[in-house]
Amino acid sequence: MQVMNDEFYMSLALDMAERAQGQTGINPVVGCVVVKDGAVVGLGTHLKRGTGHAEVHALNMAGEQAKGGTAYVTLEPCSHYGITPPCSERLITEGVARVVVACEDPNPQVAGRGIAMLRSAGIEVEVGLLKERALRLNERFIKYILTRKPFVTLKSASTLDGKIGTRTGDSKWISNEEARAIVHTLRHRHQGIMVGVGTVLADNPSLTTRTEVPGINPVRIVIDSKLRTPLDAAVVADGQAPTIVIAADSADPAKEAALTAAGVKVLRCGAGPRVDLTAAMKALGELEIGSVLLEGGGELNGAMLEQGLVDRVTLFFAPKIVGGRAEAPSAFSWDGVALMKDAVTLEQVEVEVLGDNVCITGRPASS
Ligand code: AOF
Ligand code: ZN
Repeated sequence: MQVMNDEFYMSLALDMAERAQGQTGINPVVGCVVVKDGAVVGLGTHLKRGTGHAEVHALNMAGEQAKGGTAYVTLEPCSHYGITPPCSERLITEGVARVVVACEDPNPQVAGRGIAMLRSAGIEVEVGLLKERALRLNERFIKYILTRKPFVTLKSASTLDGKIGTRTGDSKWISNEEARAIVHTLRHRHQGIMVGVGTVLADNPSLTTRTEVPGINPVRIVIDSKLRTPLDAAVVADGQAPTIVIAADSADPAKEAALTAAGVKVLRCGAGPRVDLTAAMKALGELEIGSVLLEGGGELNGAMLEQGLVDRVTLFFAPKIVGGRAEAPSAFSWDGVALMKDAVTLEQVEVEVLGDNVCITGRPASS
C-alpha cells in the first residue's frame, strides 16, 4: 500500500500526465494535484496544445479551497505569457502556500523563473521529487524545446539473431501480441513515424495506430531519395493520416508533382544522391514534428544511428532464430564499427519481460 506523503500525490500527478502522452503535440505532458487539509481538492492535466495548463484546470476545480493548500506539479509552473497566462502568477493569486515540483522546465522562456517567482511571493517550493520519472516522461518535449529537432525513438522487432525477416522476406509475425500492442501505443505517443522507401516497397505498411481503444495516427514520413514511393502505396492512397516524403534535391520533379497531386507533402533535403538525414530532422522540426518513431528497415536504422540522430533505441526480441545469412534482413544494416570499444552503447537501460518476448530500451551514449 502507498504511504500518504508528498510522493503519494506527486505520483498521482505523474500518472495523469502519463496518460496524456501523444495528445499534446510539441507541448509537455503535465499533471497537477491540489491538496488542502488532507484532501484532494483539485486535479488537472494539460490535454492539448493551446488549451489550459494542468495548474489552471486543478485550480479551477479547487476554487476557494486552494488558499493555504499544496500544489503538486510534475513540471515547473510557467512564468511566461504563452498561449495562456503564467501558471506561477495564478498559483500566487490563489494563495497556495506550498508548491512541490518534480522537475524544472527546460524551456528557455521558463528555466527556473517560475520557481523564482513563486519563492519571491513567499511560497514554499520544493523541487526534484520523482524527478527521474518526470524527466523520462517529457524526454520528447525536452529534446525539441532545446534543439527544435524531433526526439527520435528507433524501434525494431527482431528475432534473437537480430533478423527482421527470413531469407524469403517473410516477417509476419516476429513479436507476440503484447509486444505488438506496445508498438502501437508507441505510435500514438509520437508525432511522426518514419521508414525508408525500401520498407514501403517491400511491405506496403499503413503505419497507422491500431490500439484496442482508438489512438492517434502519427504523420507518416518516408525517406525516399529518388522518389520511388508508388502512388498506390497505402501511405499515399489510404487517406488515414498525412504523409511526408523526403527526397534528395536531384529526384525527378515529375514524380514530386504526381505525389503532391495525390496529397503527399514532398520535402527536398540533400544536395547529394541521398537524403541528408540531419537536414531532414531539421526540416521536420520546422514543421513542429517534435517526436519521430523510426521503424526502419535496417539501412535507415543504421544510417540514423551512425549519424547520431537517434535519442532512444527500443528493441523487441522474440525467442526465435531464423538464420539466412545476408539474405535475411537485419535490424541494423551498416558498415559497422571496427572495434568493440567503438560500439554504440546504450545508457539508462530498462528491460521489460513481455511473456516470452523481451523489450530492451536505452539511450545511445553521446560520443
Ligand atoms: C505549465 N503547465 O500544463 C504546461 C506547461 O503554448 P503554451 O502557452 O501552452 O505554453 C507552452 C509552454 O508552457 C511549454 O513549452 C512549456 O514550457 C510550458 N508548459 N507549463 O506550467 C502545463 N503544459
Ligand atoms: Zn503554465
